Amino acid sequence: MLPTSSNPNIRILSVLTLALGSITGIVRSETVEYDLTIAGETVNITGKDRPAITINGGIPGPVLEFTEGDHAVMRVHNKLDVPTSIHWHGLLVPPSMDGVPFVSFPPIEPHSTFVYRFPIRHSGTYWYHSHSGLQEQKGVYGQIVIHPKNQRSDIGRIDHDVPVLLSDWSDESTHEIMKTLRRGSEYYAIQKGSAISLSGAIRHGMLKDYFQRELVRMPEMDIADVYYDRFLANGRSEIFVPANPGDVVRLRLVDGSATSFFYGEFARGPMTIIEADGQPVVPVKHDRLLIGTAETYDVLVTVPRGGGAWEFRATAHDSSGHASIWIGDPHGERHAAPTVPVPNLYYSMGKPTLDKIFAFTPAGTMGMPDRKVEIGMFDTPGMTMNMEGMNGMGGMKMKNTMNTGLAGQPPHEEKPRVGMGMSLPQETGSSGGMPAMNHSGMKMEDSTASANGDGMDHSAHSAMGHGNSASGGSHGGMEMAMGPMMGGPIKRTLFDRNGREMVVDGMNPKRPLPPYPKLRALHSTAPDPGRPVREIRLTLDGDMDRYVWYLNNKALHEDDQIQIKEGEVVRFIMINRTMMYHPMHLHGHFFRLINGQGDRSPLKHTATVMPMATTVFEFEANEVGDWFFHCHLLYHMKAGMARVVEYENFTPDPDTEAVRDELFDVDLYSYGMADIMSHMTEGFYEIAGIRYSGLVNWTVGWGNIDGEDYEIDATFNYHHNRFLTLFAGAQFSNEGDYPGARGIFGYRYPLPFLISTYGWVDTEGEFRFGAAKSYPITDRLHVFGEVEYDTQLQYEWAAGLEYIIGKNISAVGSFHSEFGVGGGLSVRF
Ligand SMILES: [Cu+2]
Repeated sequence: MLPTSSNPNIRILSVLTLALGSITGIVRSETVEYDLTIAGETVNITGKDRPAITINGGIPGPVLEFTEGDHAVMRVHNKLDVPTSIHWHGLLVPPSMDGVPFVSFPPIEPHSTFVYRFPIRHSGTYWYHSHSGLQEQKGVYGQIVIHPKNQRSDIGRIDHDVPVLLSDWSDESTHEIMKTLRRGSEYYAIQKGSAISLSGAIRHGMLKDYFQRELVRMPEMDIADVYYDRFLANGRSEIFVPANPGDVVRLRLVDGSATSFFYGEFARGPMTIIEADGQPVVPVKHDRLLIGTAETYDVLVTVPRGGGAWEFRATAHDSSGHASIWIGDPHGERHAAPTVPVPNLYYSMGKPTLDKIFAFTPAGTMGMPDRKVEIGMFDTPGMTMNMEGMNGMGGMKMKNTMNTGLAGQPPHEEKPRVGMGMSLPQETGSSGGMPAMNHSGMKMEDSTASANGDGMDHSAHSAMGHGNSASGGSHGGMEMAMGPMMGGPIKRTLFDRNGREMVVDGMNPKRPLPPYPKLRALHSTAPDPGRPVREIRLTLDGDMDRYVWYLNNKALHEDDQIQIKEGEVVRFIMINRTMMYHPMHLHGHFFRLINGQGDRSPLKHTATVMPMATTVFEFEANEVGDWFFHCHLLYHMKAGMARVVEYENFTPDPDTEAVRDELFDVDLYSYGMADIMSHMTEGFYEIAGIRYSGLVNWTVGWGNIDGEDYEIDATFNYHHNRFLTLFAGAQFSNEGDYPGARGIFGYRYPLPFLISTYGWVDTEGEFRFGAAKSYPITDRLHVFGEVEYDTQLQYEWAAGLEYIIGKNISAVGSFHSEFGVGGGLSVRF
């Protein structure tokens, strides 16, 4: 949707502005051509030579510059031995020019050239990247700057206009990264220093949280999955922007990373946000800016008087590193930006209830089962935690007085909302209530009232950072909402082992949520009220352990695509039932993000849906085509979190239609683990797709017995959800009364406290049940135990210790009830 207005006055105004532009002769359409060559090259970013993919020899590729109204001609030359593609992220282009293989066009074949041609319809900061495989991670990205036909009059003088493309770099191959994620390795967390453990929980006084989370079978909170060697700004760990004191610098920030969010912050006080996702917003001051993957923000900072270089720091969301932009005198004294506290990953959201503890599905454990979703209980934007978690707030009635500004709804409609509260932050390290919380809740209602009174159509709509400030003209800052909430008596501040402060994301102003509530469009973005509205409800689901990601519990290849119709208003209600942030990107459109700003909801192309929260956006369906919609975390997209949004009556060109099926191909990853010890060996080898996998498990023992006992189980597995796996296969063994082969049929299912269990029946009519559990005592030292009952062999059990030495190797020792004591190595491959 283009930034048009249904308000006739504003329309007239725009026509006048355009006319003025023409008179002054600024408006002139030109054809702007670029040649982009994509090639495999060796780069050295960390001190080691590593294969990468460059554009015109660099990472990132060149900054592409246009003026609104230009015509772009982009020749993309593929020098790789595999197909590639370029997608123009955020640009409104014809569907065949959007660059998503199998959706918009067939991919660009090796050693061939594809020419993109499209008009430049709007201004702003954007970027481009490969949409093929995992190429983007290896360097196929660059920035786009489109100058407006007419300069804005509300942002004053700008002395320096600086494109800043943030990205993440790993020396590992993308295949290795994906394999590591699929295998469920803890090693990235260990490398980042963010692995959680029992000793850590004890140290922080958060053992209760640890067990509460395990009791309800919630996965561990994870801020980011991948360990990166470097975070980059324009391809470097630090860059310099020479500027004089008093100069105003416009940073065109693009998060062009594969999976990293960044906190952007200037060494000297707040920045002013003037654009988000290329679209102008009412200038607003902001301190610590959380930028989601694939989002862009244009911000202004002023070089302080006094000389020296001032840091604009982009800190990775997981605090594992940062990139720096030094502004001012490159040779002067350096003034660093503040350090962002590390996330507190021990904190357990919500209180365990019997419902959650015994829920049959993963979503149930989070209090968000399908049936509650289907009746619309989580449709309102904001956090969706249960009220039960709020100590001392259970009896409080909170109502949603948000002016949603949704199409087809009167501006002040009050919609009852459910489960709006958040459970209490545990910053204090105690389970006691935080008196300030009650206070905060009441304040919210107060601020709502006064916000309504200030003549603007906005008001509080969430306890979590969406509260609108009644003072200082700040529209709904975290600062305001969290201030009173966190203003209570914090008994002690938590620090990690490296002495870094640890706080809970979004519950402490030091680790704020995205600045969405503050973003306010310059003009009304409300669609025509007469249009029919189509609501599409999407749950964001996933399985951290198997590393598969879903929409409505289905991967891209498993579900119908999303059908829409030209002329209607399409509303996406995205309900995140995972513990991760998902930056959801819709191709081919700007949508209005429902953020409490009513008619002035800002236009964006990417919106982050926070853990256990709901985000709503809507757009006028007037860009007929087939468009990709997906999580922009690269590995989430590849592991299923995507759909095609298809306009009724649109037919892609025959070449694209002929290859559309390939979009739904599932990549297989294979990996395994082998314990090789003095008394026995056991391990597994798995070939995994998304819904299905093939698995071989083996146990061979020789300790304490004559000869060798062996058992090999080969199974084909159907992973119904994070909890339930069903399998069928064969067992080969020399033990028991029926040595040889037999068929087995069984299940795997985790019990409360995340105890994994399994059971099977075999073709000889025998049964087996087993249970296993491991605990991280420290990051690297894990204790494990398992017990098995078999109608043939009776009880068998084992227990042991594992010490993680490196990514692919552990020392391991165990006692096995049959084979005795032994030790050796565990190898991951
Ligand atoms: Cu995601």
